[in-house]
Amino acid sequence: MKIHIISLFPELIRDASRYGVGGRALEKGLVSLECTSPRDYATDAYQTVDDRPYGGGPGMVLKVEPMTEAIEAARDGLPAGSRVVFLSPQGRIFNQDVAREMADLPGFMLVAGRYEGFDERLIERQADDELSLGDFVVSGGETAALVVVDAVVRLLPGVLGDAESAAQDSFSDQLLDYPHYTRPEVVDGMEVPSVLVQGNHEAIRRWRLKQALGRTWSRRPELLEQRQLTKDEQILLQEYVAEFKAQADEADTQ
Ligand code: 9D3
Repeated sequence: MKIHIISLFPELIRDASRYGVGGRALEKGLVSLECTSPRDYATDAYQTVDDRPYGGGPGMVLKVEPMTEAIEAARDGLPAGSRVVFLSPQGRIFNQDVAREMADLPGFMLVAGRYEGFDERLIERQADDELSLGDFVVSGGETAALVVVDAVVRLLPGVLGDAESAAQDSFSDQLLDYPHYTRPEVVDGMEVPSVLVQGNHEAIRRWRLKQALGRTWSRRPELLEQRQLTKDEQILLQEYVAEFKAQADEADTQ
């Protein structure tokens, strides 16, 4: 897969992408990542890439010409069928479904903004898609681009080991994770749940599924609406809810 990122801070992208699973995918040649700064395509002596907004107001807007030149040059290096994706707070919200869509592409370009954003005509002319990470403000598109690259590259064949790939399939079933524990068995009097140290694998599987269902129910109920529960899962969740309510009642009487 070929990825090209347009950013005023190409070194930020290059440095960050050396780490972790994504970094190894780059070393293995499973992905290529190029970064271009629109500043390299500015034509004036000051290498200007931004200008004041028509209509007035605070901040600066990324100019059409240097951004266009950078994007067009990057397009030439990407395979046919690649997508040009702008990162902005106005985009559709990135999630695992979008990551899977992008993992099926032969390549894509991510265009990161700075300042107040892009001249709108740039988006109209160049964007196949516009993505946001969600309803919070960061200072520019670079951190968002790194998140998108990480989420997509992890999905490519050969990037994760077999165990990790199998574990990933179970996230796609739309539940939050169960709680994890490692040694020591007691920390400040807090014990590891006994089922996990007793070695009954079927009991452990059911406990973990119950925790995953229960935590999703209490923290992210909207995720459960999007998912059908099997009969077994319904029973486990009912147990969790009953125990949860019993504990709440106990707390009330204390
Ligand atoms: C303080 C500036 N804001 C005025 C209401 C507008 C604004 C402009 C540019 C807010 C953020 C940005 C820079 N953000 C991104 O480029 C960005 C982003 C984000 O801020 N949140 C979530 N996803 C993304 S993707 C790109």
